[in-house]
Amino acid sequence: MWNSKLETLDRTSLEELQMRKLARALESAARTSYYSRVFADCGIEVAKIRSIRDIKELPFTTKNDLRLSYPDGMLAVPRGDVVRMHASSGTTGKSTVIFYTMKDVGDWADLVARCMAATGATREDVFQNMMGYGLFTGGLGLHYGAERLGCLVIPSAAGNTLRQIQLIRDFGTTIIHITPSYALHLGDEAAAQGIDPKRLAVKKAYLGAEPYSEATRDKIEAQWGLDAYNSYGLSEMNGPGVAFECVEKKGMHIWEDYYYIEVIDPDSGRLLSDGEQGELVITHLNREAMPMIRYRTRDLTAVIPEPCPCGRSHRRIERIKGRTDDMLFIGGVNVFPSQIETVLMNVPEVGNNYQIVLDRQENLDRMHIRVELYSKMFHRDLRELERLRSQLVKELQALIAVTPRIEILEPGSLPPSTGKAVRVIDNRKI
Ligand code: DLL
Repeated sequence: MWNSKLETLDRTSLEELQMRKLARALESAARTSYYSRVFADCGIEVAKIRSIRDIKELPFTTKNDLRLSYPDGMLAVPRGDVVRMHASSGTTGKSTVIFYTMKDVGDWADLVARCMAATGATREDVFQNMMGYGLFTGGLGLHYGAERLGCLVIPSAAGNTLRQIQLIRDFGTTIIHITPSYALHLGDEAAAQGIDPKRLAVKKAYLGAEPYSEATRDKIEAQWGLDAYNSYGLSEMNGPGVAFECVEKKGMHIWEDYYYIEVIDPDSGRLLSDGEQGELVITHLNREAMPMIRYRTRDLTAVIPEPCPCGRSHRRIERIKGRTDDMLFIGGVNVFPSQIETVLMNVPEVGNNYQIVLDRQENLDRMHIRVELYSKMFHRDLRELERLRSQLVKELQALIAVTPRIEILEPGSLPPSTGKAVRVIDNRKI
């Protein structure tokens, strides 16, 4: 373990530590123009928060609050102490900015090193980082953590697929950090070059930054002959390094000495118990530059109540099922794209890329799924393709109670993604 004392701290000591850190986080939040106003409006005296459970007296923070306090309404330190900023892409609205002091950057690297060590990574590993470098946190976040662990880091960033394969071969890359959609595409490209990904030295993949199904993990593991670990994070909480799977690969440990977590009913805001599915709410207990209190992530998950056999005391969260704002409303039925992915990826004839297109015709919602075939299947006869199409319609109907139109495409027809994949195209004017 990277820090066995902290990673195996007994639950009582962990809660005491959280309380001490929360008191500091609240003091620092009260120094920001945003939280000082919010606390005053709600009549909250932070000094009166005495137990970690009192946190529920505090209001939630939302993405919109970050937008409204753009660019620095949530900054708790003088500008001169800030050494780094990252920003979300702003695809769902105005971009949001996160600031870090030197200590914040160091703490983040330490957490990422902890995540990587939990998967068995060591200083002997060659780590190829295929996530975007820049305002996105995926590149730099893992970069500093992997260096802290002592790996040889190849900062290859996203894209340029042929060069990625070349680097893997030339430097004997053992760990890749990559979005799941790009991992599948990279594997296909390697195969198209006559290279069997399983014969490369890559032993581990860290997959995250976008939702994906267990079936996709299985597919990537089989394609590459490696162990794939789920990695969860969000810019508002630093970036990657918030929760990570250990060698057990059964849910992601969320580092509770840095993050206080709650799961709530997204509609009522009611606190849910461990094991119940809801929206994850996180309080950052450790950041100097930008405290973040009860942040509503919109990510849907559940806390796994059982302790992990690995011996870490930090609780695990389940694979993210989707986002509250991801849920599709189709003719009165609620569907998560991840449910559709699970069906598609469990069918061996289906290839690695798909797209969900939604339209409204004569006031009725229509779902159209464009599915690439697995390359070896494409030359089958029409009857077989028809059989596959009906099988997909039947399986999807059974799971999501919507009847989609399935379009079967030649491999490589859909635009490949090198970063976060865009899976849903919603043409409905709602
Ligand atoms: O995506 C940070 C990150 C980079 C995580 C690299 C993992 C690896 P944002 O761009 O702020 O930050 O997007 C955060 O992405 O709220 C989730 O909805 C989604 N997400 C991230 N990791 C996972 C995952 C980075 N493992 C948003 N499974 C989050 C499902 C994920 N969704």
